[in-house]
Amino acid sequence: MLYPKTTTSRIRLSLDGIWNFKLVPLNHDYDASKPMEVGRPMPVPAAYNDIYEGRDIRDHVGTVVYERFFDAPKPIRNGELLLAFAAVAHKATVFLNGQKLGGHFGGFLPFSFIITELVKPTANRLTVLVDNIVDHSTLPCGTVEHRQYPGALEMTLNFPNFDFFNYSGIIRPVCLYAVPKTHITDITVIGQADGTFSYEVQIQGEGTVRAQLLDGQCVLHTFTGTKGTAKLEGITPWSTQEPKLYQFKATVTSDDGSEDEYTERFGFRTVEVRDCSLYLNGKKVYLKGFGKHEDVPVIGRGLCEPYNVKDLALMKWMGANSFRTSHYPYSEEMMNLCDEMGILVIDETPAVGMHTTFTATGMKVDVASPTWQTLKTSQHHSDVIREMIERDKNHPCVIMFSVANEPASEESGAYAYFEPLFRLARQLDPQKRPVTFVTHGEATVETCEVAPLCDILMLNRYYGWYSDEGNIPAAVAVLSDELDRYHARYPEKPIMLGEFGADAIAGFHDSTALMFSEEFQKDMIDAYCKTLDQKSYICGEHVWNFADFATAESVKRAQGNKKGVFTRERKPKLAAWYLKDRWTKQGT
Ligand code: BDP
Repeated sequence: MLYPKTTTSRIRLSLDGIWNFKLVPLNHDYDASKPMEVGRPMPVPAAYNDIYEGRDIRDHVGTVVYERFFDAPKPIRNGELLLAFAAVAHKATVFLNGQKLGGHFGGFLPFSFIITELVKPTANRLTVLVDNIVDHSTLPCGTVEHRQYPGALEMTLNFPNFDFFNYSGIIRPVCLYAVPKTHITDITVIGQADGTFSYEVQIQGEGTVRAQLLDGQCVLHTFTGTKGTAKLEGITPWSTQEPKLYQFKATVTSDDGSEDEYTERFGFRTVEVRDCSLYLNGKKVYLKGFGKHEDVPVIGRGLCEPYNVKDLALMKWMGANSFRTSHYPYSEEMMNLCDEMGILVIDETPAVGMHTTFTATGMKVDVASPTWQTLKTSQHHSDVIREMIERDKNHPCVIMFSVANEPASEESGAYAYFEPLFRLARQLDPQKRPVTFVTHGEATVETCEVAPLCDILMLNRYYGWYSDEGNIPAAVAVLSDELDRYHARYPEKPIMLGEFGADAIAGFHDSTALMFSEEFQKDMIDAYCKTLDQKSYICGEHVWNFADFATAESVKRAQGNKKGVFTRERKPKLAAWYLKDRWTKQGT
């Protein structure tokens, strides 16, 4: 799937801006055949939850409607016209002029509709119904409960089984995308650090494909045909220090002489796991960075490019080289930035909360029923892996795919559920990057059924926080012992910590470092890091979290999760200065 951008033959027209918006009461149908009568202004892209005051909108369960009108100028009505959505959380049903175009399930990946025959020159009415319910069929997972209270009060409540606020709405850009009738539908490029290159172009219609490999204006190689290979001499590999990007420009000329052109950026780089280490371009790499969220004030999980640039700039400032897209695929704009700025990305699916018997945060726990007999996510899980890899396969920044965060990998049935998904990810990825998932503390070396499927083991551990609260020496003793046992069982697999950390409320200080103070957070991170330093099989440390973020309300969350080393406004806590010192001294 190609990112919809304007080229010499394609036009992207943004439909972002202020739409009309309305909440639909639960279990009510919405009639999209008529224009919305009374609505209120709503920005797109953004999550709708924090735009207006009040729980009716913030905690709304079920459907909302977005509507806007647009004109379709002549130049975009010549070839094929697409209506493209970058992400709608979580389920979208789309209507054009009252006619249903279709829907999309899953809140973090793109989809589009062909509207060539349906679009009018003026006053097209675009209506999008968005459903935010998370349950046993969605990724991320949640539960829906109907509760009765005294006084005949009845409520339907939706509990996310994950520790981030269930921000919803049209969270990423929407556009009209005009392409010629005969056009390129997909490009796959593989560039390796030794200059080996191959490509494949897919087209719709009949035509001749020509292509160029470019370094800026300079043509390095030309090709004809839908597939090709080359060996380039003297290329600069893409790396965190020098994120050199090349361009692959493909042109298809149809039999009637019309042309379509699309240029894909890529890098020459190689990722390998061998000898219990991770290698980038043949050199050992140690991952230093964070688990993150797409989460900013007001906009929630909506695309926010200033914060994206700021976050990567802060990572560079402190010597970090990587992050994980916990716990869903991030915007394509963010992936493009990581390509440009040289940040390594572990690209994760939205498979989180896959645990019906456990919660780490004191949130709602489902009635205890075995996870793998309860969840209905298997087909959807394959779909999100496919959509994520199709979207992100060419990004040099992506060095690994994570198929899930903290599923019930210790419960019987986990291997049978995950084995086909790991196989699918490996089969779909043209670059054959490592595939992994993240374990939680209950999944021990003895019980975890999914660890054998991973190329790298990624562990989230909170000893000293959720267990042995405040006791850092005990925490690192348990951590050290567990890591060694994992290594003894899987000596060929490098191990990284995917999450570790502690909540710190910015401005809380203590002369004796107690929980929730900035000093405790820093001491905890320091103790974990020193433990990792003693182990040669460790290939990375990702602190949880980059910044404070919004969550559902619970007694364990004071206006959200405070494990950020930056506040939600990106002001550093003590731990950020500690990590800056540690990581910049380590070099790359
Ligand atoms: C981990 C989850 C993460 C949470 C974190 C925490 O992967 O989403 O935010 O715990 O409790 O288990 O802070």
